[in-house]
Amino acid sequence: MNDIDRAARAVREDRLWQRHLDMAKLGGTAKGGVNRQALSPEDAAARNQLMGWAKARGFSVFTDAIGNLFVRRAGSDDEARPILSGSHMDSQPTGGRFDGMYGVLAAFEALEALEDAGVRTRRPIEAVAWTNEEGSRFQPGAMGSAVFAGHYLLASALTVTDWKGVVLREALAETLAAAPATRRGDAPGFALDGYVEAHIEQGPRLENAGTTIGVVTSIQGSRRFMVEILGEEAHAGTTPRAARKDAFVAAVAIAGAMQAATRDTDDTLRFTIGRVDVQPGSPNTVPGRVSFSIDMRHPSSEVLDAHEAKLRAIVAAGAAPCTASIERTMAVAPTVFDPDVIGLVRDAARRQGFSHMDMPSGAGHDAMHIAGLCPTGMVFVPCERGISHNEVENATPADLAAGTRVLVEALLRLANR
Ligand code: HGY
Ligand code: MN
Ligand code: MN
Ligand code: MN
Repeated sequence: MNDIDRAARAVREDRLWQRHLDMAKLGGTAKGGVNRQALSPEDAAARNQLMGWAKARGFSVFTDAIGNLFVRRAGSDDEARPILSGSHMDSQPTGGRFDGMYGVLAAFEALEALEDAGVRTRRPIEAVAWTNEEGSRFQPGAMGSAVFAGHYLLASALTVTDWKGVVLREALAETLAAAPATRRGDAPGFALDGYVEAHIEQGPRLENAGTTIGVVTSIQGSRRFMVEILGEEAHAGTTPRAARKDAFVAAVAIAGAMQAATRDTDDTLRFTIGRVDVQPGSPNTVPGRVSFSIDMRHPSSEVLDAHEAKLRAIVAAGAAPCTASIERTMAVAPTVFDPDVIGLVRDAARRQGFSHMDMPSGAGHDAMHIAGLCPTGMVFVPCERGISHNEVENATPADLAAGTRVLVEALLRLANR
């Protein structure tokens, strides 16, 4: 039996599943999901859990200036540029047990399987947990991988505040104090020669097709905006309509116009208003300030450009008697993965006898930033009814293990080049 088969067979479905159950306790919710937001005590607990498992296996552990966490298995040529695999451990507020966490645990299981199978690789392989992929607490999302790739300044990231006014620099310092790891250099980022991320699909295509492995070819482009409407606080009982500058009434009109303007006929544009903040938030005061988020996605930059222009035109048309402004807070171009890595994933699935299909990713991932640094690809596995960013998110032990077996083959081939 060759090294690849030995390593793939050394992947243990039971161990991988148990690790998911152990991690799901950290930030676990009453409904069986997780609320493990970036740089929270729950995030620190997950970091410590992963580091504990890593140290028990003799792997070395590092962090960087934005808190990305790396678990390294040495290679025979330990100076060679490493191959990385991973995802994120932070979750949405009503998140599931698998979004992100699967990619981190699959990468770690791959290291363990190589160790158990006694398979040496020329290059080091590192499992990585990127900081703040979800961007639900601190925006923008995919922050750790963006800083690592030089797509977002560390200095900018450190000054970001969450909805309660907590500055990221403080939350990061608290997390790294609670979950300490050797700091690797000052500036984030280092040279690597390949990255493969395993993730649940977060959509229904694999399950509908009765297929086990998604060979991910691309990730659609995404843009995020914040819209702010300024009016004037006033007494809810005494202020006549004509004298009101009701920021909520203006926000509803603008948001409605935006929803209508982005409702394309072929249903390919994804437009979401996920958070609305109404100030001062008192039932008997006319709202003086309303802000809301926009998340917009499409495979084509040109389509995103056209719809962004519509959003800006709606804001420019005014919100009289209030004023409105729109700021773009994140933009990631559509990502096309490396044909060679796509081929490695597809060939591994085929060779190991798993049903598989090429497919794009509707969800964003850390891989969209790493793809700019080195040959990059992704492995998808199904999730139940395609549901994600929801506490009922579910996957099967067998599918998680299958994705990990494909992952370990792709990593092994990359690490021995
Ligand atoms: O929003 C996304 O696409 C990712 O799941 N955070
Ligand atoms: Mn994710
Ligand atoms: Mn997510
Ligand atoms: Mn991701």
